[in-house]
Amino acid sequence: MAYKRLISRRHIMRLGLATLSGIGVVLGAKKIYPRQQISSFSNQEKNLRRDFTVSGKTPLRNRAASKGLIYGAAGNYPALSSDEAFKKRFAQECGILVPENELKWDTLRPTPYIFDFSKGDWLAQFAQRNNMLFRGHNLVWNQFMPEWFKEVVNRQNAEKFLVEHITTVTKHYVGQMHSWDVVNEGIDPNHGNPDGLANSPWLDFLGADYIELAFRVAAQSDPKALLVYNEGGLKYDTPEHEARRTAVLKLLEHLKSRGTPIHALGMESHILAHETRFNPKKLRTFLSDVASLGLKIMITELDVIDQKLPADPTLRDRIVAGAYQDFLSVVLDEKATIAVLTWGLSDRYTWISRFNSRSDAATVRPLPLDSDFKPKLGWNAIASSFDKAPKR
Ligand code: 9MR
Repeated sequence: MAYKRLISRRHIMRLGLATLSGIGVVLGAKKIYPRQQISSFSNQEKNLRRDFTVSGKTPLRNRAASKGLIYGAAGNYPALSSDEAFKKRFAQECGILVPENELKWDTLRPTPYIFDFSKGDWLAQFAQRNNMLFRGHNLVWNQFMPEWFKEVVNRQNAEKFLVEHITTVTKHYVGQMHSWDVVNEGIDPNHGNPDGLANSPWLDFLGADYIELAFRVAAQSDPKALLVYNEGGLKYDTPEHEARRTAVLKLLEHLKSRGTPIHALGMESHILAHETRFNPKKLRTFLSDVASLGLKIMITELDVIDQKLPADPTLRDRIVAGAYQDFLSVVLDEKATIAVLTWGLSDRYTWISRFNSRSDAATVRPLPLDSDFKPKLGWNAIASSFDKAPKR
């Protein structure tokens, strides 16, 4: 069932103008490295000159907190339960923990009838013992479902499964969650569905209203948690990201207009270090549009993918740090942005080594701490972005 179009003409015009200025930025950038070494990113000269100095070693969680912001990271059970040094560094730097995988359907539900909360509970306790907030990821997604799902769930029982899942999981953690990603990655204009909705068993079985239903059920069982719609692919000045921004705004406007209990947009923010089509103005406008709906913004899965950068780690770190700074200066300028979470804390434990490894097999360096838990320039970039951010 498609819902009404609510995006204003003014909004579309603003997006169009921003596109033109974005092209100017990219074309105007100078390349100072030989083309064969660095082929496609535009900001290297600026990055080499940039100053990433920060004063002191105050952890990121405290720097963020002094601006009324929350900083934290995704952590997983295998890493945090087995690595004492990592655990210690995690608790020092992070004011919020989100389980990377432990609360997803495929981990929580080995069979249709069993919920296994053991790993999620361990992480919840770890957060509590270290005075960290805890957040849930995620209740509804179209991917990484358990094997049994396809065999068992159908049009007749889908609503029962959705409602039961959300109710059971949110009640289990009631009072412990800062926020929940209620629906994850529900938009994908490439799939060709009305309103840009992503292919999903939930869309097939329940129609577009599955999203609203999910929020209403979550609010009933955990009325205090911040309820978040989480989405990726919103940052760049590309037709694909533009289509997503438009579709996400439309979805958020629709949900708000129906009085749905939704409180924030989660922007994943997996940055590609080599991508040139970053348009600060356009991103800033999108953030204002989200904020004007009365929603908060959480940066939920920030990291900088260095897969296509040159091999030299010093240069790579500098470019990665520049990408962190460019992005954070825009998103933290918007006062509706309340939190920044990186998707991992140390290069020792990152999904990027599995999903976006380098052709030269060098260790990937996307996160604030290196594999030995030492701060890299990316840490400085995040720290200085918090230091410069306006107070909430
Ligand atoms: O980092 C996560 C990786 O360990 C998992 O194998 C994968 C599938 O569950 O999910 C990764 O996290 C994703 C997150 O849940 C949603 N947004 C994209 C993240 C990176 O792929």
